[in-house]
Amino acid sequence: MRSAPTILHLDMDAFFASAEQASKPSLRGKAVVVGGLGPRGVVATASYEARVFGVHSAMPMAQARRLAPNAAYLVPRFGFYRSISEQVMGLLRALSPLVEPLSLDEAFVDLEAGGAAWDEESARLAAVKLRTDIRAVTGLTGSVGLAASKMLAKIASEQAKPDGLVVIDPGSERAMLGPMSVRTLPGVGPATGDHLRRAGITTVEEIVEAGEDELVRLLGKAHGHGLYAMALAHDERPVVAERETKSVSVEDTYDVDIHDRVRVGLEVQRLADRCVRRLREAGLSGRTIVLKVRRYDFSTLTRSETLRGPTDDQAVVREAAARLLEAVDTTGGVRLLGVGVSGLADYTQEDLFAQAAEERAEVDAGVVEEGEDRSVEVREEPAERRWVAGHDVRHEEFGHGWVQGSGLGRVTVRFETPDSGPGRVRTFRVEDPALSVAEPLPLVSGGLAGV
Ligand code: DCP
Ligand code: MG
Repeated sequence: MRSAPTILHLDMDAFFASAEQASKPSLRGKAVVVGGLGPRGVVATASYEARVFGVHSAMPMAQARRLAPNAAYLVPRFGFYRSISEQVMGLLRALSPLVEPLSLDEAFVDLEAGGAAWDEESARLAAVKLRTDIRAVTGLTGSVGLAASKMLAKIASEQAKPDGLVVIDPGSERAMLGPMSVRTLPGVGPATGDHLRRAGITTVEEIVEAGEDELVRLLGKAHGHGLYAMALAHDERPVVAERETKSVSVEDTYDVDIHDRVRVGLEVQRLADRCVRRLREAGLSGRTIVLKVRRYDFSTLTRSETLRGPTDDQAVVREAAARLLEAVDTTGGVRLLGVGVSGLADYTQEDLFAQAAEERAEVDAGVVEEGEDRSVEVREEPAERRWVAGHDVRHEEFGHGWVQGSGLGRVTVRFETPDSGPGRVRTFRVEDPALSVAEPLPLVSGGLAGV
């Protein structure tokens, strides 16, 4: 495991609800619940003000209404959240080529891969700047965890909520994890949690005390080994970019696992040479050398090293790849090796980034669908009811607003914009020709245009 807290986990605070509060000044500081409003709708998220009443994600909407009858109830606007998410992910990608989004509002970043940080102080500075930039560009707050592994970075960002930064000092992990619930560990859901509890294991330190053999006996080989390692704070999972659009890489899968260390070294050199050839053919050079190793048991590691400047020099890439290999345990054999160069630089850079942005848009669209699946039932509004609670409208005379509610042939609109004060409410007939559906406005003036 690395020795500095350079893996960053970002999680935006009450994401959908905060976006709605930023968009609607009259809701700031108020209980806001976003979710499906149909009979089987569930809560997507609730503002921190609404959580005080016990409202939380995945709760049936009817229950939320009983707990917080005076909250504002809004239907999610995924396109709007996606545009904010793209801004946030853009800021993360400026920090490192290794950004692993987990959902619209959550991602891991390997700060070392981008050269953005190499020790605790530089990591802390990068995180503070990131939080400031997110606020400036989106108007929203996000919480950040920094640690030497993904598991701990995620635990740290949870502790940092809301609107905070928590750094877990390497060395302090085990003491911190010990008293925590086993459910804190990745891969421990309700079923595994119950199973462990029946065996008398409820905390992380009880896993350690039980020992690896007992864990394997309880949970089977793969899960038992994995969980025992996590309990000892050993988490080597790499940050994996969802697509290496900003890198040139080559890899080979071997029919028979390679055991001979010398042979592994030669293969890595060969891959480095091939990678450099590709790089040159594309007229590119890059700053970050990435080595990928899949071992006999399918565990996959990526290691990276960032140089001071971009290179397309065969000897430099070979050397860096060989150095990265030194730190990888290959006993047991390897089934796949790869060498890549990222952090690309050149006159073609802009084109590449434009292309990368397009591809990202597709990927993000995929992420949204997942988010939708997670819980929210999006109703098709009947034609005469296109006034969806929370969605934006425009009135010829009164300007931009949002639907506060509708029924009995009437629609109530509050006229306000992200940079106005709280606005006034007016009621119209649902068929009023002066009223039309509108696109969301940027939360920060000029914000949607320029990341
Ligand atoms: N979401 C959803 N259904 C769920 C959980 C979440 O639709 N069951 C959506 C709404 C959230 C967003 O995903 O705003 C991000 O999920 P988080 O779990 O990060 O929750 P929040 O960002 O809302 O709150 P927190 O401050 O706890 O991160
Ligand atoms: Mg969140």
